Amino acid sequence: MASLPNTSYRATPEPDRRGRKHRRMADVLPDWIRSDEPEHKDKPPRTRYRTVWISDVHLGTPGCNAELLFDFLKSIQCETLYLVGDIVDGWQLRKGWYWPPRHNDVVRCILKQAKKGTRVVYIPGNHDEAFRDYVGLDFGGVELLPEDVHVTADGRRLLVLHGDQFDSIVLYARWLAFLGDSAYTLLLKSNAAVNWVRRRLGLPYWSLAAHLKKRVKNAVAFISKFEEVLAHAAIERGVDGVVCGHIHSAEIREINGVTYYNDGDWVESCTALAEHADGRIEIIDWATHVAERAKQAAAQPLHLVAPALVPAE
Ligand SMILES: [Mn+2]
Repeated sequence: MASLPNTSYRATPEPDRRGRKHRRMADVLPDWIRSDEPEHKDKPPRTRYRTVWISDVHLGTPGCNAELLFDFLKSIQCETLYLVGDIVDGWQLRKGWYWPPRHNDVVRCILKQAKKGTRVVYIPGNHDEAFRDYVGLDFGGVELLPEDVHVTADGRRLLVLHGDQFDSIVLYARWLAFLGDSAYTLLLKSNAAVNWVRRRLGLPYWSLAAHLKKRVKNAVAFISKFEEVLAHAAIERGVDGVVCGHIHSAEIREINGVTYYNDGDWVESCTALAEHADGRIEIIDWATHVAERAKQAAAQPLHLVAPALVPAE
């Protein structure tokens, strides 16, 4: 048997009672998977949801807003977490390796939630289609499925899938046709640059890409066509609605008697879908949430400090 490469993370196997040396799974895994992710210093209470859907994270690309996503994941607790495709961007990683520590934090945070009892379902998309070869398997508490039917607390059945399967049906060709893949990458880079400047000016995150997309006629036409096609798929399957991602455009919309849900993305809009205990589903716009939180925090210290300044009676 070929010996494994001598890497620093592999502990020396301990001999067992019969003197054989076993290599446990935990010894082979890299350290960052085993150690817990860094904790916030002042942990705010987590918001509980029944279900959370995120997609189009594009880990492995500079466009991924891992910082905001990590902040979001740390703030929630849910029974089921759906990863609705394009979580890791295999296409970009093949072109050039890009994996800063924050991307590990995101992965670790998800694995930790799985370990703590959250049902984590990973439905691969087109950018992480390599995972599609492994559907049906379980990776350390993460189920890989081609699609799923989620039943909400109020008894509605929702088809959950990434959505790229319908690209060819949508008449406006692939959704990036209006820009092209390289132009889109350039746009995301400009987006990062714009937000670098905005951060230094103390301004909240703002998506240039999302802003432009809403103003490009073809993109708008594509999005509404995509939404109709997905709603039609839900009708054909006899379910009450569909939850998807892929087009980086969060939405909740009634179409021909079914509900179309899109959880958006974490390269442009930084959005997720969340189901409350009563089955109500809403879009969470995390960039806006963080901006509001910062505003409140700026207003609060006076409040907190004041009582201490008042002499005790
Ligand atoms: Mn996609």
